[in-house]
Amino acid sequence: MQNTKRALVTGISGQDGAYLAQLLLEKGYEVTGTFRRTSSVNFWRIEELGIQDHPNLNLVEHDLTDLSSSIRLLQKGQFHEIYNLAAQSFVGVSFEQPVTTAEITGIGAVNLLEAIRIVDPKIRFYQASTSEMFGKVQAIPQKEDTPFYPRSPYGVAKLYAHWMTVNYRESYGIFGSSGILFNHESPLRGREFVTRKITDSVAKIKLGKLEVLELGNLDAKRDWGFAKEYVEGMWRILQADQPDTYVLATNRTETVRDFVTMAFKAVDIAIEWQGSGETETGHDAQTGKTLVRISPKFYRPAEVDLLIGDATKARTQLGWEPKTTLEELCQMMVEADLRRNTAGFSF
Ligand code: NDP
Ligand code: GDR
Repeated sequence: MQNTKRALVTGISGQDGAYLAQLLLEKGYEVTGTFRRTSSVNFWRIEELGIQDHPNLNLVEHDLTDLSSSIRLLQKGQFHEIYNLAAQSFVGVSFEQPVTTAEITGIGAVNLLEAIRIVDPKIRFYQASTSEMFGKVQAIPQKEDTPFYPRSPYGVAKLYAHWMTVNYRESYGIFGSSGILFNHESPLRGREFVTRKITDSVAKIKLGKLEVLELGNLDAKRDWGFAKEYVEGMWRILQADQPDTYVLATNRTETVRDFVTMAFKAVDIAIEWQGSGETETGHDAQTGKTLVRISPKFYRPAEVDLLIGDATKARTQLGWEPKTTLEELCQMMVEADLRRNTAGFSF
C-alpha cells in the first residue's frame, strides 16, 4: 500500500517498545523494531503481546552508538516517524556505568538526529525524555517549563539528548519532539525496576517461593502510570501540527512503601511497618512474619525524592489523559506475576 506509514521503533525488546509496536501495528503502520546484538535475543514482551510474527513487523539488529549503521538504516527504511526508545534505562546502573550510559542514552539519540539530518529531514522524531531530568525538584508539580536538575548519570545523559532534540528542531527545522514521561509501569516492566520487583516478589511470597522482599529507599515518591496509555501519548506527540515538548504524568504521587502495601493488599496480606531508615521492616499483620526489610545495596549515591507531574499541556493540546488508577495497575501487575510464577516462569 502506498499510503502506509512506516515507523522505526528503537528498543523494541523493552517495555515501551513492545506496547508502542503493538499500537502502531493496530493503526496500520509498517513497523521496524531494532534490537541490539546479544548472545540470545530477548523477545518475551512482543511474544507476550502476540505480535512477534505480525506481517507488518520487521525486526532488525542495530547498534545505537554506530552512526553509519543509523544512516544506512534510515536510507533503507524510508521512515515517516522514528521513536527513539532504546537506552540504558536503569538509573541505578548508570552510577556504575556512566560512560556507557552517556554513549547509548545520550549520544545514541544524536546519532539518529544526525542520520535524519543527512538522510531525510522530514522524518518525525520522538525522543524518550524523562522526569529524571527534574531530579532534585525545583517546583511541584513538574511541568514543561520547570527547571531541570538531574541527579544521576542517566538523568544527565537524557537531558543532553533532550536538549539536542530541541536544538535540532530549532537549528535545522527537524520535527523533533520530546515526551517528558513520568514513571510508567505494566506487567511488561523489567524486574530490576521497583514496581515490578515488588509485584513479582509479592507473588512469590504468596506462593511460598520467597521469604522476604529486600528494598532500598522506601520514602522515594513517584508518579506512576500505566505504560500502555503512555505509548498512545508518544504517538499523539508525533501527530501534532508542530514539534514540541510534552509532560505525560498522572499528577498523583505515592511512596515506594505505599506501593508495597498496595501490592500485598492485592494478595490479601495486610502489612504493618515498624522502625525507620535502614532498620525499617514490614510485617504480616496477622502472623507477625517479617516480609520486607531494607538492604543498603539498593540505595543510590544520589536520590530523586519526589516526582509529581502536571500533564495539562498534553491533555489540552493532544487530548491525552491517563485512565488506569495506581490500584488497578498494581492489581494487574500482581495478577500477571501470580500467573507467571504459578506457571513456573517469570521474566
Ligand atoms: P526498557 O529498559 O524496558 O527498554 C530499553 C530498551 O533499550 C530495550 O529494548 C533494550 O534492549 C534497549 N537497549 C539498551 N541498551 C541498548 C543498546 N546499547 N543498544 C540498543 N538498544 C539498547 O525501557 P522502557 O521501555 O521502560 O523505556 C523506554 C524509553 O523510555 C527508555 O529510553 C527510557 O529511558 C525512557 N523512559 C522510560 C520511563 C519509564 O517509566 N518506563 C519514563 C521515562 C522515560 P535489551 O532488551 O537488549 O536490553
Ligand atoms: P526510577 O525507577 O529510578 O524512578 O527510573 P526505579 O523503579 O528503579 O526506582 C524508583 C524508586 O524506587 C527506589 N527503590 C528501588 N528501586 C529499585 N530499582 N530497586 C529497589 O530495590 C528499590 N528500593 C527502593 C529507588 O531508589 C527510586 O527512588 C525509572 C526508569 O524507568 C527510568 O528509565 C525512567 O526514566 C524513570 O523511571 C522515569
